[in-house]
Amino acid sequence: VDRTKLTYEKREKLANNPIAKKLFNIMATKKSNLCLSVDLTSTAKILDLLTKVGEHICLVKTHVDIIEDFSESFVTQLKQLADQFGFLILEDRKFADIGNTVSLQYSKGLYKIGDWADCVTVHSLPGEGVLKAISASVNGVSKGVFLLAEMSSEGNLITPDYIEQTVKVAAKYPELMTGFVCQNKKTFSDPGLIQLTPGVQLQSSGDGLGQVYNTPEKIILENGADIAVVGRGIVAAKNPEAQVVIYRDALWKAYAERVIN
Ligand code: BMP
Repeated sequence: VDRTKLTYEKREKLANNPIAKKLFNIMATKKSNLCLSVDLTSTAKILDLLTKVGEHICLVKTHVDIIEDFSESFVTQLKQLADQFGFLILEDRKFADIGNTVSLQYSKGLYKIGDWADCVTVHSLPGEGVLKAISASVNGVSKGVFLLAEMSSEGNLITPDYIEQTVKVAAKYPELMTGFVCQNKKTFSDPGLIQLTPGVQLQSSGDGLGQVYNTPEKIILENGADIAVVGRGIVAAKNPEAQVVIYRDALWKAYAERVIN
């Protein structure tokens, strides 16, 4: 079967990882397959934006290491907004070290990512120790991983063999795997996993620093994305509240066109 033809409701039942199940459920309930990448450097700006757009997104993606005034109180407020609006939190840390270091980076330091992020991004480059370092639950709370199988940036060094090995290693960790960060429908076939695809914008085709953008229609209908990641298309818009609705509607329409009910 072609996973991209199945509804999010059907795929919720096929997911092993509790975060993937939750995400499929949120997507179907809120009718949103939009992940907002809040790449802002002040906590006030992040919280303010999420208060305005939270109702339209299924997932928020953070880069905590770009925030200049990070605090525990920020995490508390972020989690409150996630509860209030019903979205999950993905910290885009892109872990890429030996297992022991990743385990420390995940649970210690200033950010204590494992305490608050529902899921994190991980590079497969170091080998499967990086996946062993991230536990499927922290203090009884389920966690998930989006493994990077492909990148959106120009000239990235990922090869077809790297992609194939990445998908193979992920299959050994069904409890932990929420999905893949990737660009193509053929990258994986498991309908219980989520394809998260960045590099989405309506206004532009690139950013001068290697980012490559596609339209919502292309990434959902042709490239097989389940959730689209939009950053500057919304965050840097004159009116983010209006833009978020435009992206949400375009992405949902493309999904509705794609599935067989
Ligand atoms: P923007 O839509 O503003 O280009 O932001 C894209 C976001 O997705 C950034 O936070 C970037 O780190 C992330 N990202 C990406 O662009 N390409 C990838 O292949 C993987 C990513 O995580």
